[in-house]
Amino acid sequence: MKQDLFQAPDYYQLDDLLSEEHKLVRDAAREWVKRDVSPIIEDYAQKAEFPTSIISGLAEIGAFGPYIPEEYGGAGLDQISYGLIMQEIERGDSGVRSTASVQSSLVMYPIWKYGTEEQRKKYLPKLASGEWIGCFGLTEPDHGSNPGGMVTNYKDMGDHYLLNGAKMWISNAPFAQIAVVWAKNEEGRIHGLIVERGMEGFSTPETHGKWSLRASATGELIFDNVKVPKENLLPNKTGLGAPLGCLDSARYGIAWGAIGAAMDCYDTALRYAKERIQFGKPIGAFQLQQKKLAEMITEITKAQLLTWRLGVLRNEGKATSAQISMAKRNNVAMAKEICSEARQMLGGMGITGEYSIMRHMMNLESVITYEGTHDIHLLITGLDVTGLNAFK
Ligand code: TGC
Ligand code: FAD
Repeated sequence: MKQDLFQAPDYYQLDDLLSEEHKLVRDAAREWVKRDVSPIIEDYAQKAEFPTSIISGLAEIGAFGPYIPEEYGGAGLDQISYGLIMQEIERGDSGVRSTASVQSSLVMYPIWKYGTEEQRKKYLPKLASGEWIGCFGLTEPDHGSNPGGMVTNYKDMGDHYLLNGAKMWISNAPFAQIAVVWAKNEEGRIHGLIVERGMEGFSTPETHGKWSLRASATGELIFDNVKVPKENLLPNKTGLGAPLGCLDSARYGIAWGAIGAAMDCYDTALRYAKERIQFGKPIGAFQLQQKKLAEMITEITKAQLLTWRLGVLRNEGKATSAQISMAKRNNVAMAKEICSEARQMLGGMGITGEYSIMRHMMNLESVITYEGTHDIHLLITGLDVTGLNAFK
């Protein structure tokens, strides 16, 4: 069995900025990843399978609804604790963090914020415990960066809604019990609907052949005249702002998560550089390798500070969507660059599953694309600072 030797870098003593509760939550997640994720995740990624055996563990560390109130089964934690949990999970694998992000921010969050009290009571406790897994259907085959153009639609049939359309690239779809689906009504207004597995005309074919996020299950959502009960409509927010509000929460978690992947690659490369001997000395003694390590820890430290500050702003209810975009974009690109440099530092060993680096590197190819691409987040920052819209 693989031993996880991870030691978290904290170059600027950021632990001093955390409360005792933050550290307890973070350390519990860290220990769980070491014990239950690291030993198995490489095999699951190689097999292109999600390890369903870890679902109960994710629930136990509070990864399903960290900030959802305890009365609905959530952990009732603050935004920094939420971020730290995502960091630790993604330190293990971005695909596992995806499952937690989707469950918390894209399924539980809209039910909590936009749903009725009956919907909250029916779904949230089961989602928090991991008894049910959910997925989020926004992206369509012809509408990815531009979700406002979606064609999935529903008609009011009097005693139920009739849903038609298709969603693509949906994390958790192949095994999810419920899907929060975004669709247009007859007036073209976007609403969220809860679709349950087993409803006639609803299918979730799996997407195969991914080179990235292999330990996460991805699929389509197909709606062929699906009868959705009226009580499954999320009534309290409509329009594109509703799904985008969920994305704010998920993107914030990804900003933290990416730091986890970067820390893991840095830590692995640092250890390897001190142990691997070439030309009679450790490769870490060569200036070129030191440059890589020095730049990695600098970038990780900058991202840690950016993200911690964003967490404080979110706790105060002051973080803007554009600030979240900046952190998601910066941190994922930072992590991707660090993984690539770390992979080179391990030479041939860097391409094997003996080490986590190549898996992280490939995973981040999805992370830089989903939840808004690198370019889309740059345009969000561009719009925010200029007031000029370059999207369309
Ligand atoms: P635009 O006209 O700018 O906005 C439409 C309405 O939405 C509001 N809004 C937001 N509300 C909350 N949070 C945000 N971040 C918001 N951004 C915009 C806006 O105020 C407006 O409201 P209202 O009341 O005036 O109608 O919309 P647009 O059509 O120009 O598009 C803007 C754009 C491109 C930024 C947006 O559509 C976008 O973010 N595109 C990227 C799509 C995306 O991120 N998809 C992610 C799919 S889910 C996923 O990838 C899950 S991965 C699995 C995992 O997480 O692990
Ligand atoms: P496109 O929108 O076609 O973009 C292609 C390229 O064009 C990109 O480089 C983009 O930046 C660029 N581009 C687009 N518009 C502009 C513009 N205005 N200006 C400049 N450049 C532009 N979606 C869900 O709804 N739920 C999920 O659970 C989910 N999980 C996912 C899991 C994985 C593994 C992946 C890969 C994707 C997932 N997605 C999910 C979909 C993801 O959100 C989309 O892939 C993403 O939003 C980009 O859409 P697209 O792939 O259609 O690319």
